[in-house]
Amino acid sequence: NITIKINGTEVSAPSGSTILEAARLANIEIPTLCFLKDINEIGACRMCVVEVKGARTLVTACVYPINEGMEVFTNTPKVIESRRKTLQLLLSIHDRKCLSCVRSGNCELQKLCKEYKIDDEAKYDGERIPYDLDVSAAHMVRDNNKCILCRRCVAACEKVQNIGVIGANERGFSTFIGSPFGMGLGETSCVSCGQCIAVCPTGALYEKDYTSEIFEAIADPEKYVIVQTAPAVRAGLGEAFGYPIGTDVEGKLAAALKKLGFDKVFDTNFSADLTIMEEANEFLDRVQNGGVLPLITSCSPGWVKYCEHYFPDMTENLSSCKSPQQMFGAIAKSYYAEKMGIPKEKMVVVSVMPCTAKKFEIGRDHEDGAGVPDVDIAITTRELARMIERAGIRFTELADEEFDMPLGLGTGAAVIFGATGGVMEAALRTAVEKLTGEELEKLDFADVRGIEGIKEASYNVAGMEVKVAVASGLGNAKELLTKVKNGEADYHFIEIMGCPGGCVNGGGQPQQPGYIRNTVDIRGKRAEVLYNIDKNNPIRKSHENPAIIELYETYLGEPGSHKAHELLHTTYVK
Ligand code: HC1
Repeated sequence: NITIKINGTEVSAPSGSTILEAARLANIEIPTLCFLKDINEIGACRMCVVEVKGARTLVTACVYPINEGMEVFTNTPKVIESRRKTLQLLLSIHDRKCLSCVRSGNCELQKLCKEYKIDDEAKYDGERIPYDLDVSAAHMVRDNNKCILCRRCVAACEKVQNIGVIGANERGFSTFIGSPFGMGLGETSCVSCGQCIAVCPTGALYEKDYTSEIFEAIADPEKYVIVQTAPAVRAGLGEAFGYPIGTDVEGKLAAALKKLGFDKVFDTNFSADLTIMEEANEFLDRVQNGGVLPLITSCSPGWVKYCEHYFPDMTENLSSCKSPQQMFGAIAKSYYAEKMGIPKEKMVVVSVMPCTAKKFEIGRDHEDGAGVPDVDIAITTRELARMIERAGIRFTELADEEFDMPLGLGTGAAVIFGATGGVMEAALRTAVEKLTGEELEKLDFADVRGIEGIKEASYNVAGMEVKVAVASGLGNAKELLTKVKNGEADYHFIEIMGCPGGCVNGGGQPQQPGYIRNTVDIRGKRAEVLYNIDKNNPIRKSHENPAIIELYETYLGEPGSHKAHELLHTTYVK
């Protein structure tokens, strides 16, 4: 360890630490706008400047290493004046439409402007380059009038997801972030994961908002509007209302959706169980009949699009199962519509997802099992939070309620879909029992749990060694698939989720500021919520979900039946 002094107090930190890290150990927060641990340590925004005794200029704390005896001052008038100037300069080219900005109240730039009392925001106004919004992608908008060139989005796209479809264009005063050759984001091989939105400190990046369309549909007496909500939403939504990261708000979520006026409030967990029925069946079929292996999960649309773009020769490995989101819509507009005597054309299926790629998924080919689109509108967890606020629902005061039946019934296996490794674990609970014909003694497959980017395990099932792997985040997916392609690893079954940590860390979840992202295990805490719900659920295996059993008995027949294929399976493009 190295001992330094920060603001006159001794602080001890591991050698190799930066001033920023040492200050955090002493509970001193140095402001940052660009810094993201491990992926964007570029010292570009200059908000983190501090004084170091003996240094001729201010230094950037996020990249400046500590050394023995160093004396650092984080709040001198010189430091504060420099930070104020940085903010004033940023504001001089910012559109400052804070009143209606989607990030108002949750904007890292706004927060600092308040803390540093920037009441003269026009001080350096001069030339400004106005930018058109980029609305070309299915899922999001880029508004460079609010961009502060921190490059966090560029780092998330390139370093985490290994995609790199955005970067800095032009130079100097003309610099802007965008896609190469003046293309719109929608023209690139962006996979719609939204990880860029998740890290953006301002309102420069946001999902396409469909909240008004939903309010209109609910108000239309001709429409029957049902909503499904993804596993991970219950583990993230609370953050938008001030709850600590890792708070389970399942009951309040169901209550809020009912108060919003949906005709039925259902749960994607139901169709996650259905996915397991179909996918476990597909897996056993491929294993027993010499089908293409490894089978790779297909519920994450960012991952599916990535596979189509970057590993087109592996699309045959993808499970033909639609995602739970899409299966839900197909069943709602067939089985449920028929059961209730509601014309499917009157039905509007809304899904609330922690994901931005789900907005893209609903428009894919062959996602219309009942002859009408499976899902009509997909919104993010953040959009739902906005709806709840706009409707004046006091979320924190709500008493818990339950989902409606029968499409609101899900098992413990289903809810863990939202965490990396969860789909694999859920599938194993069903596939192993089907293969062995015996009841599993232990339902937890601990080897595939946890937030590591790549996990491997091997299980002896009925005399067969079943090798599985799990990857989350597309950089990790690439690493794993490259090994498979090169013959350096072989598996029977792989789960891939587009976002690091899985859906709990999806691009549509409430945003957390940089200093939280850098210091708190957000995805681990949210995943914990789902594993707790699983643990406490009396039914923990998809094939034991009574609503699913009834669906097969009365409507679909067997998993993999002709009808199941018509409604629940899809195709991919190479
Ligand atoms: Fe997911 Fe899925 S788990 S993809 O992460 O398979 O979005 O939560 O809804 O469809 O169930 C997301 C979450 C979600 C699907 C399920």
